[in-house]
Amino acid sequence: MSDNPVLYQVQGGVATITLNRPEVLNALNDALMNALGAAVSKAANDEAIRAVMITASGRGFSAGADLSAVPAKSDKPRDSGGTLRERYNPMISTIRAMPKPVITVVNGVAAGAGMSIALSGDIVLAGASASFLQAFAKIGLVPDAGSTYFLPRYVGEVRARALAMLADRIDAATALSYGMVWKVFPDDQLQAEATKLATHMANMPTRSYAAIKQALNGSLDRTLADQLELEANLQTELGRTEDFREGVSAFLQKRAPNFKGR
Ligand code: LHQ
Repeated sequence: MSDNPVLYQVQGGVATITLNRPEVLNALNDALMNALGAAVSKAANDEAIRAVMITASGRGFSAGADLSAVPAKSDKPRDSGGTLRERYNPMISTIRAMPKPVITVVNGVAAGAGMSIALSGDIVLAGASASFLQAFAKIGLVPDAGSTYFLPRYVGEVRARALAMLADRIDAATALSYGMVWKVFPDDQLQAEATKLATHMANMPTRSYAAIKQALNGSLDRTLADQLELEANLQTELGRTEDFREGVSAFLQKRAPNFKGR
């Protein structure tokens, strides 16, 4: 048994959050979810952190909610919605809203709410042997933790409905072809490639990334007029940043920029 259900490491402005219950494919129990929520909030609130990676130990990313914690028979059934409101929803909202990029690094199977966490990243990377499974309907539940929001936006209604209802396990190549993941790497190169990307992103103009997230989060729900206005407001803010001045100076001086995230 792993003592620490979530590991948190910092290097070069990148926080790496690792789900760490490999013996049960990182199934999400209360201890893991509490630690994950705390780790995500810590990375979100630390200004020195300019990119975040969420990955996992062992051969899986996450098998979703820990089913061994669900009593088979109980007079007082567990309030799953309450668990979502208390633990999952704030964490997914923080991942989407934090003013820095989050890269989810899917090293193996991502099932149920584990798949939702995988899809919540700004950039989703997968290893060649990763797989994705909307396991919910198989046990009589509805997709949660954002899956019904992310899936239709990424893969379209036809595939979202079939994936949710049929609960077929799809491989990384299929997920890539559906537009659910940005890139697939050979398994033994995934972590190195993810770290390279996160380090690169941690050295980019972080406020630009924050604004991109703000502009794209929910953009499909806004009108063109609202979106144009939001872009203009964000551009006013960014036009006043140190990193914008540095980006333009570096371009004109034909040198590499040195962005500070300010
Ligand atoms: C597990 C689990 C698991 C415990 C594998 N729990 N031990 C619901 C309620 C409340 C609030 C929050 O949200 C949710 C939403 C959800 O996430 S519902 C969906 C829950 N997840 C599932 O239904 C997936 C269940 N797991 C599977 O279908 C398979 O294990 C997958 C397809 C993920 C992987 O299959 P395999 O690669 O064949 O591995 P395995 O089945 O042999 O699992 C390895 C071990 O992990 C095994 O333990 P053992 O002691 O036999 O080695 C499993 O019992 C354990 N494990 N998933 N969710």
